[in-house]
Amino acid sequence: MKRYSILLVTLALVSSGCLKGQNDPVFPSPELTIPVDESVTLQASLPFKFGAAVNNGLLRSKAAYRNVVIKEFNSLTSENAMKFAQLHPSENTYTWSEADYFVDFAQQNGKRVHGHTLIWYKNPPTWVLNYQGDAAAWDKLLKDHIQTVVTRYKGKVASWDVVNEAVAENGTLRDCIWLQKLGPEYIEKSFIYAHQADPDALLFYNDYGHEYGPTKRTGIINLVNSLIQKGVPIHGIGLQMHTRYTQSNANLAAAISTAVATGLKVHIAELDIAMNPDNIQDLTYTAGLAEQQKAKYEFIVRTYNAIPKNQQFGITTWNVGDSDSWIRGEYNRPDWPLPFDDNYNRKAAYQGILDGVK
Ligand code: 9MR
Repeated sequence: MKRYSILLVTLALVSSGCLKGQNDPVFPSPELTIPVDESVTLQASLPFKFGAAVNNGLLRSKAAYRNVVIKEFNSLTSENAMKFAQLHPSENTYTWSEADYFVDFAQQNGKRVHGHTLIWYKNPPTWVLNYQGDAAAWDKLLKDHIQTVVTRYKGKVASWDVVNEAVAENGTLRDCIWLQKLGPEYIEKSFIYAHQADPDALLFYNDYGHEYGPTKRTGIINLVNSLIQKGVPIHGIGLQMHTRYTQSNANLAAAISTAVATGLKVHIAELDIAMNPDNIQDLTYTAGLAEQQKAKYEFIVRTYNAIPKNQQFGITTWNVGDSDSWIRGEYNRPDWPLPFDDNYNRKAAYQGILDGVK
């Protein structure tokens, strides 16, 4: 009888939402966190900028998120608010409110702002896909978008991912609307137009997969070197580094060293380390996995810390806590890719980042 009452009470609590809040993570991570020394933060401990991609919805709705962003990071990227479709949903309409909110938040809290991203194959709005015009009209469309956005944030946004993910897995230029309408020159034009709008902004080419192996990496490096040789205003290379704990240290080191060899600034721009690359639905994040993740974060930070100081633009993680990561939603699997857990407690990975500069 007693057992039955407990069961009823529990059921009532669950259905009334007392035990399970609406915002509870789908894949809660266990309490694998490290003790907090409040005097230690990432931004104060690292000898280069340490940033995060941030999401406006979370900044607004979750105090714990906002607080950890303010406390731990000194460079911010907007995860989505500055993408083409978000800023420029129809030909004659720009919607600035979300990007403004992000830039204001960053400025009020003294953070460097990295702009992401002006031109990307993935998110042209429908009006761009349906746009009819000759080469000159397409050129104007590209130029107008880039210069309107860069001009608005001139002096506020320190750097831009000008072109994102232009290289395909086989190392050739990826098919996309910009390539179709403007040819390969869309890339150099994008940099030139951005530079005209803000000559002080640092301009980056950003891509993923440098660490996959030589095929894609060589395609990216050849592209970047050809831009440099042509005198295109490019100042940095972004290695997204959406990686996994099973990636070899040799591949990660090769990604960083080949980028360094271009002579440009190097930004590890979207770092996260997936712990469930095989999509196992009932995987548990164990202490053993957490230690392997810590070691991988440490290796990446240690390798980056050893590159010439004047090429260190910084490291940015792609969001903050595990439940914020794009990975769970994208792959519909449990995963724990970031240095903070679902409740913004510091994980072993956090300690790995600190250890990387010891
Ligand atoms: O994390 C971003 C996710 O919220 C968006 O839905 C998605 C599409 O715009 O983009 C994600 O961020 C991507 C970034 O802009 C470029 N590199 C890969 C990132 C993860 O997909």
